[in-house]
Amino acid sequence: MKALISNNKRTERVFLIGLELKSRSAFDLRDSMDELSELATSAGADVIGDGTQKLDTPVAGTFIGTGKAKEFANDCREQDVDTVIFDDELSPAQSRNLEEVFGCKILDRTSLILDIFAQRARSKEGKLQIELAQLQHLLPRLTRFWGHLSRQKGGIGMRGDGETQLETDRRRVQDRISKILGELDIVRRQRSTQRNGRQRKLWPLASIVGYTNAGKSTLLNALTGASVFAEEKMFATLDPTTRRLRLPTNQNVLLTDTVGFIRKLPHGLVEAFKATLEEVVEADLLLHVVDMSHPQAEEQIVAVNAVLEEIGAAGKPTIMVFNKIDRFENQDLLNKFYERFPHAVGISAKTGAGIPSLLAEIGTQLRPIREFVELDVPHHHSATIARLHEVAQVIERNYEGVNARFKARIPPHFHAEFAPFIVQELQTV
Ligand SMILES: Nc1nc2c(ncn2[C@@H]2O[C@H](COP(=O)(O)OP(=O)(O)OP(=O)(O)O)[C@@H](O)[C@H]2O)c(=O)[nH]1
Ligand SMILES: [Mg+2]
Repeated sequence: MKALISNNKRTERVFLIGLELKSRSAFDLRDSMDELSELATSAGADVIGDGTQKLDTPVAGTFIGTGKAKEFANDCREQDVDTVIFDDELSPAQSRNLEEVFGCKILDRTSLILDIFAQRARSKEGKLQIELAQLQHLLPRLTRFWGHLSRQKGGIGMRGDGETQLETDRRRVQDRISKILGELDIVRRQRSTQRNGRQRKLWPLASIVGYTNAGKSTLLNALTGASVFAEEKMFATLDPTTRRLRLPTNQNVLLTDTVGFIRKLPHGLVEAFKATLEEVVEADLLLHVVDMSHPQAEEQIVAVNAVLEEIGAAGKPTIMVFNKIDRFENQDLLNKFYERFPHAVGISAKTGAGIPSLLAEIGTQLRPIREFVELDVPHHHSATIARLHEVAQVIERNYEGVNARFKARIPPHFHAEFAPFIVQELQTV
């Protein structure tokens, strides 16, 4: 499916609408609206203005009050607005009713995020996943307005009109969904074969997670010399990239950079990206990157933790990485954060400040998952000795006796292979 917003020839003019509910303070609403504006800009749109309304609960039919809706609709017509974007997810009926009042395209936060993902997806799997999430979101919202749109764009071709057309539209969307599911299955099987390759078994896996724009890709680049695309836009990264990182202790780690998280991340999207996020679920260690220079750093930590919970990756060993300290001057506040997260490391992925401390912390965190043992290997078992140096971290070696002696940290899944030579378990320090 094509991106919803970027298709137009001129820059799409959008108007944003949010509700200040009883359960939500004006301050929360302002943050959320600012973020919505950032999202719209990231999608390539031109934000013309925004409006909010204070209500106890959303109005069933039109989300905001009908009077207010008409008032906004007039403003929008005057300002030649193409699209109105609501800060919360609209029900299919609400979208339809609002379309009638405004006479233009209505999107909600979810479809906006989906649109950005659609523009950014590069890999086959990424593209399929996002199309699936978009279609699943669109299906119940498919109106004549949409049918009309897709025909204009030469999308889903239509015969007839009215309800018949809509039915055909729906059936086609459903057919496409089934087809994508089949294709995704094939792509995923291929990927899991690659992932279970040699390296994955050999080395522990650390995943970089964090709010969108926190600096995850910049960190991967800084640590591994990779050249992953990093930029000011939200959701610059969609497809996971994995690189090997060799720690100063000579230990190898596989480091994965992946898609950023956001508040109110559409549930369908999390579902669709679950396979991509498997790296996070399987990781031995998480690096949770936080943009300390962002006024909502705290809320972003909470949002990231909520997504980790949702994908089943909560409770993993985690290093909090306080990034962008080059832009952050409030040392008192930083110290407060350190108090709450004792193993946190402050860094600047941009200038490289703090990177050595981060590497040391990664080494420390990964150490307990390897057993520290003493081995006694006859000299003629040269293959075993070579293998030990390949997969373990050898701390001490002594070739002088009848047998060669080693002190080494061994990943748990190699225990069986070296068990015949292990003479004692050593205390991990
Ligand atoms: N000042 C400063 N800017 C940084 C730092 N780290 C990253 N940035 C900037 O922050 C922006 C986002 O960085 P990315 O690395 O793309 O962030 P990300 O977390 O990968 O973002 P998504 O992939 O979009 O979720 C870029 O403009 C970076 O140059 C830092 O330590 N200091
Ligand atoms: Mg990125």
